[in-house]
Amino acid sequence: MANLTLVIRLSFLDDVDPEIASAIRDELERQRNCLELIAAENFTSLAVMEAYSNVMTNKYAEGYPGKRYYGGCTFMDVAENLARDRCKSLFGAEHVNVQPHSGSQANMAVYLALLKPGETIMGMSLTHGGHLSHGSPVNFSGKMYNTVHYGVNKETEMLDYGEILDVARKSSPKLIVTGASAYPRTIDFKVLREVADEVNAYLMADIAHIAGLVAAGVHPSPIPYADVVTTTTHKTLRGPRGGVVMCKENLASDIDRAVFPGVQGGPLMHVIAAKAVGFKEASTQEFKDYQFQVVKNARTIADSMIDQGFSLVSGGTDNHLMLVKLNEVGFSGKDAENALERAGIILNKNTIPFDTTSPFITSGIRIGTPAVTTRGMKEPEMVQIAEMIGAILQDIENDEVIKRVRNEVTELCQRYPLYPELG
Ligand code: DSN
Repeated sequence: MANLTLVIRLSFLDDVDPEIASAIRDELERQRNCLELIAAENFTSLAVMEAYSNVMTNKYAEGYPGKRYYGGCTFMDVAENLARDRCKSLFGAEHVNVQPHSGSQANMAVYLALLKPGETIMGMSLTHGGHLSHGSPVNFSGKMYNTVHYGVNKETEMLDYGEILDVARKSSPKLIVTGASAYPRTIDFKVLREVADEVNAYLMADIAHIAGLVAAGVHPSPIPYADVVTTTTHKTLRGPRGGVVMCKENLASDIDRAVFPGVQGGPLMHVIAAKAVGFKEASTQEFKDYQFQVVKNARTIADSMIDQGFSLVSGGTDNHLMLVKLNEVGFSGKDAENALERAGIILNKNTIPFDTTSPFITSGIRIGTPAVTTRGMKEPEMVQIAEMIGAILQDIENDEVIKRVRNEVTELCQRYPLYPELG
């Protein structure tokens, strides 16, 4: 049935827009034949994709279930209620808003709900692993609000909660944002709650990267401690692309009003339907087992990189990602990303703490295991992947090595086929 659906859908596209049909087929082949190690990416189920791509995209449903600004929303309410209820139960949240189109829009809505323009947000510095929307000067968050940043400790390259408390005491933020896009260690949300209480600030946890780990109990949950929790739904959580806000009941109406009509108009109902499917899948034992394997796989790659003589930020990983430091090897993260891509290994250059290069160059690469784990790969394949990465990084201009690794990558991808149901 899944096969038929895709063939029919592309057969319409083949008639109407063969260029896009061809790009989709090429992208499927690329995903199948490359090793996807971008820590923020994953492969959704075909059920999620079906829910994402159908008549739900035709419908306007501004408002919330039972209180819409358009007629004909009966089945929109069914989908949105399922998404909200499943997300609430998955994370144990008091209130959930599933309408944000993305993680950034979820964060924007929280700031709109809790702060006035010019008030102070304290977030993790982008170059230490934070996110653009946590107060970067180039982002709306840094332009509309006063922002102060904390980073990692120079020695340990981990969060130093004493330093965070110092920054909080000096800056008296209205909101402390915790969460990261490139931090390989466990975050202590309980201590951050204590910091927030001491300076009388709200605490927001952006768990976009670790949401799947949190849902599975592989990383501690911020839900008991944070006033608001935001996430994307497509990273470790393995749903469709999108965002979510979870909060305590006392903030529910402020958050809902901030999402709509505050920062968004009509919700993307096909995405919300797909989020509901993703949350259902994430409540299974199979998903929990998957998340445990994601973490085991990351530790295996980290150990192997260290055995091969590479340095990792903070010396290792507790979660789904790690950062390899390249500041002593004589080439940049950009060079490494390009050489690895030629071998079919896809990851991203990433700044490392105290990096002196630009985000376009960088002194590090970020490696993540969510997508290769979805393909079914386990520890032996992680050792193989780490050794392939190591072989290229030890000699990044050697075309023979790149060619040999490209063949090995193709063979490994064939052993763990992606979307075999699609033919
Ligand atoms: N772009 C995402 C990442 O790569 O981590 C964060 O939004």
